[in-house]
Amino acid sequence: MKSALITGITGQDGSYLARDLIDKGYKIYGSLRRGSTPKLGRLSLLGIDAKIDFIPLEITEFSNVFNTVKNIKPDLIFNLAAQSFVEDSFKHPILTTEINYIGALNLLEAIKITGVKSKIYQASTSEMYGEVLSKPQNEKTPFNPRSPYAVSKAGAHYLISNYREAYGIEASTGILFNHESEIRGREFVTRKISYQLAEIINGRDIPIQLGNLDSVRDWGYAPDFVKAMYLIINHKPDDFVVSTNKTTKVRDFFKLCAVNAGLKPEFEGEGINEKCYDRISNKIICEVNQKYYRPSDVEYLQGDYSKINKELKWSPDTDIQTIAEKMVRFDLDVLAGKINNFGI
Ligand code: NAP
Ligand code: G4F
Repeated sequence: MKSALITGITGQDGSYLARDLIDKGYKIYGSLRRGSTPKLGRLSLLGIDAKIDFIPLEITEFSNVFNTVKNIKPDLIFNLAAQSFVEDSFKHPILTTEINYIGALNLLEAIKITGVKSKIYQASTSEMYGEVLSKPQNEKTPFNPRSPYAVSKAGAHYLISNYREAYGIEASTGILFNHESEIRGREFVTRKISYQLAEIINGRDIPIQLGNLDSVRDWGYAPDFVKAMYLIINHKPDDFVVSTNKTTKVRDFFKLCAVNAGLKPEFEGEGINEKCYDRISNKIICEVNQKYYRPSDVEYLQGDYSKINKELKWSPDTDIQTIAEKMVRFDLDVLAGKINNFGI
């Protein structure tokens, strides 16, 4: 039986990827680090928690990583473990670098030293483009990172190509643009919006507090994007942009969600004074809060996915309207008690 190790299996992407690989007949090993509260919510929601062999693993501990790789010898390794929240990387730059950069290095060293024949996929990110040097961004666009998160991920990205060239390790990256879903963490702006709008529909009086409403993202749907990871790792080692090539501002995503929640959103004012009213109730449903501005933000991301489309025949299936609709529907159902979301 073919096997795959997924670091970061408890996260959004790890959960969807595990589901796909189980369907393909893989034996799945998933890394798990202890916490004071249960972490299997997403995997339980997808109904696959009992089908995974969990390995206690802290990615920054070389001994954990080395022993896991040596003992399991997986055919495929997907390195999805990360401190993935950009805002937190400004507060915890050293921890972010240890997890995102040293973590990837630990895996590459473990493969090199043990000599296992595992193929490895690294979760690279559009954040590496930072203050973009051209539009849209493709595999040849230079990186210009704007956060400790982006710098740590750019470092890991270069490690992959270095170990590929220096030691012949079958290592690939997917440079994934933002991808969202019903099981996205609630700190990321899309789910923050869909979940808190559902709370407003259920009687919450406090407006949603957001930061930079002008930020532009190329948002895709996570279940579409994890399919690209499997295609990439099974191709000859290379780097691929995974995106939709379509852009949306944070403000417009908010409007899409609010309409889906049955509201009539209208923004007024500028900068820190901008507010969104629901024209049905005339209540303020969103306002800007300086607290959510970043020390330096990535203003514009738009990915050109023509390489993966041409070479691996991948393209996104789900547009931003459908993503907003699915996320709002899910959160309304959760708060109505129709779905057990296992705390996700
Ligand atoms: P996520 O939901 O935040 O999941 C992160 C995962 O990493 C969790 O399973 C977490 O485990 C694990 N992890 C964190 N620190 C760890 C450590 N020290 N040791 C072991 N595991 C650790 O992230 P995601 O959205 O699924 O993203 C998956 C990967 O893709 C990440 O590397 C992210 O940086 C990258 N990426 C994401 C996007 C996107 O839009 N989603 C785009 C580009 C790249 P716990 O449950 O224990 O916290
Ligand atoms: O949803 P975000 O926190 O995602 P961000 O920073 O783009 O990072 C995500 O995508 C990356 C791929 O490009 C991944 F590598 C990374 O791991 C993560 O998954 O913020 C999106 C935008 C930012 O410009 C932010 O400033 O939304 C803006 N924003 C405005 N108000 C907000 C808020 N972001 C958050 N999280 N919360 C706000 O209240």
